[in-house]
Amino acid sequence: MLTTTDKLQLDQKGYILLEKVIDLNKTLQLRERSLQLATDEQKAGKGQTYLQNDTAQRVWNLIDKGEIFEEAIQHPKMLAAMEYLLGADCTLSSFTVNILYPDAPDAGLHIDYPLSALPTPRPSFPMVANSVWFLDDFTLENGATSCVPGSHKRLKALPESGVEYTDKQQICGPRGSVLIVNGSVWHGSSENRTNSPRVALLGFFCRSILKPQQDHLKIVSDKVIERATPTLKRLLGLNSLPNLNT
Ligand SMILES: O=C(O)CCC(=O)C(=O)O
Repeated sequence: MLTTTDKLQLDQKGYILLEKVIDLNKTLQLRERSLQLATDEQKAGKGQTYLQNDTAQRVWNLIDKGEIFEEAIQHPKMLAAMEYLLGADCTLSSFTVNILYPDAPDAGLHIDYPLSALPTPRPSFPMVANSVWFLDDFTLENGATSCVPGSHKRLKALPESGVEYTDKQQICGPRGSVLIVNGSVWHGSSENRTNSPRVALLGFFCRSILKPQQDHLKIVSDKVIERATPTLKRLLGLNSLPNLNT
């Protein structure tokens, strides 16, 4: 499913944009549902907002929040990219909505957990990777994700806050695209200077030997697990090797 050029770009730059891989209707439905969940969680006093003046919001555990998300996370080309980076048995670490409301500031460059907590030099192979689903057009103005090409090879360094890295690039593209980012790449959302929210899904994956960010087998309801396809079961961790308890 991935071309040789796709793989080369993932190896060299550490990220790749899969342009318009989600059809328009599905993109609109995912966006509407994401904004609804965010509003519902805010009304219920459970909204997880962050950044200055609560200008960004996450909605967690999407696998339990509608069949549309169960289906989305099995997207073949996105999964092929994850499997290339993290192995054929990679698992879902978390699946969330990330909304940047107007005036959300640049979030700063980072590498993804747990890499940021490891001693250096960090592993030279990918351990975690994110897929950023563009539910809006991503533009220079509305907070398109920034990446520093090749930074996954800087195994001893971390981005410093407040430093303007001149090799940083904003990854812009039409809605319905999915950006795949090796978690070791220096990346982050940028400022939203428009009057509209920038809505994204973040499908975050890890190697099967790592502990996922969310314990899906505890937080996803039984009915979702029962109807899950073999692929979804694997992504939720049902097929991971058990501990060798005696
Ligand atoms: O929403 C984005 O543009 C990127 C989010 C991100 O970098 C992250 O959650 O690690």
